Amino acid sequence: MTNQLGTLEELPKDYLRALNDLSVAPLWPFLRAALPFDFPSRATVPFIWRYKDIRGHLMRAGELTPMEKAERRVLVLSNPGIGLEKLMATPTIYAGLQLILPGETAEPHRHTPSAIRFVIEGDGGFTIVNGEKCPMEKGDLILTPSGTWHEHWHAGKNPVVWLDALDLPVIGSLEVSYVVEGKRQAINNAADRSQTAYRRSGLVPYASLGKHRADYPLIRFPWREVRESLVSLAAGSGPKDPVHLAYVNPETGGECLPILGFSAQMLRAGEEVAPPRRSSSAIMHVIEGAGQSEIDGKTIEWTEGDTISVPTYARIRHRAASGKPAFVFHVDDAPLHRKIGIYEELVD
Ligand code: 1HN
Repeated sequence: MTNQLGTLEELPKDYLRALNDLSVAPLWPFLRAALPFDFPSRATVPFIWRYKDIRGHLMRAGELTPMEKAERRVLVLSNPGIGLEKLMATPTIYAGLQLILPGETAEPHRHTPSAIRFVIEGDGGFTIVNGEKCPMEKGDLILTPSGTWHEHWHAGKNPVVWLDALDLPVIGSLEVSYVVEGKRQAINNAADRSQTAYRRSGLVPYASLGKHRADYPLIRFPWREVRESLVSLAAGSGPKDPVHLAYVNPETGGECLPILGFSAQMLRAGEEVAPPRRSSSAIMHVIEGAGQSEIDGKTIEWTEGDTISVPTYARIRHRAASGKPAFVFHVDDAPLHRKIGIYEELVD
C-alpha cells in the first residue's frame, strides 16, 4: 500500500508525448484518484432545492418558452458539486421540476432511460403510459419504464408541476440514451389499470399466476393510498420502528424499476431517525410537513415541495418538526447497487 505513486511530472516530456500520440496513458499517476483507499471520492454534495425559490422561475419558463420550443418544460435540479451542465442530482439520478399549463400537451415519445413522475401541485394533469391513462394527483407516483410510450396532458385550470426522476446519468454513461417520437396514443382503459387489476397488495389477477410475470404491471401509485398505508403502519408499530414503505412490482415483490428505487417515509411529529450509511445515492422530496436533516455534517432545513440530494455513503439524520408528521418521498439507486453487488450499509 503506497501513496507514493509516480507522477506525470516525473516522466520525460518526449515519453509522455509519444504515449499521447498513441492515445495511451500511464495508469499510476491517475490510479489513486480512480481507486482511493477505503472510501470513495464523491463530487456530489448534499444540497437543497427549495420549491419556494424555484417555483416562480418555473412559472416564468411557462411564459418564456412555449411547449413547442421545450419538448418538456423542465428546470433541472443539478448538483453544484458535479456541475450544472451535467444534469445530475447524484451520480445516477437526473431530477427536474416539470411544468405543464392548462390546455398544453407534452408530445408522445419513448426512450431508453426510465422515468418517474411525482406530482407536486395542480389538478387535471394526466400521463398516458402505453395507452394507460394515469390521473396525476398530488403525491402520485407514475412510472414510465424504459421503452414505454408516454405523453402528458392537462385538462385542468391551474399549472401542474411534478418532479421527474430518471436514470439518465447511467443510461447516458452507457452511451445508449436516445428517444423516439410517436403518434398520440389511443387510451385503452376507462379507469386506470393500476386502480383495477392491482387494486390491493396481496391480490393479483388470477390469469397472471404461473405466467411470465409482467415487467411493469403497476404504473400509478396514488398518494392517497400510500399515505393511508404509512399512517396505518405507524399506528401498528412501536414508537421507534421506522415507518418506511418501498414501492414494488406487485407480481414479483421486487423493485419496480431496474436502476432506481422509490419509497415513502413518515416521520412522526418531532421524531429523529438516523438511517445507516448506505452506498446508494438518493434524492429526498418533501411531500408534506417540515423538518431538518443533517447530511455529512451539513444542516438543511426543509419544508413541503423541497428536494434534497444525498451523496453515496452519507451520514444522515432526519428530524421532523414538532406538531405534525412529515412525509417524504425517496428516490435511490439501491436497485442498481444490489444488482451489481456493491450495495452496503455501514453503521458507525
Ligand atoms: C422526459 O422524457 C421527460 O417525458 C421529462 O416528461 C424529463 C429529461 C431528460 C430526458 C427525457 C418526460 C426528461 C425526459
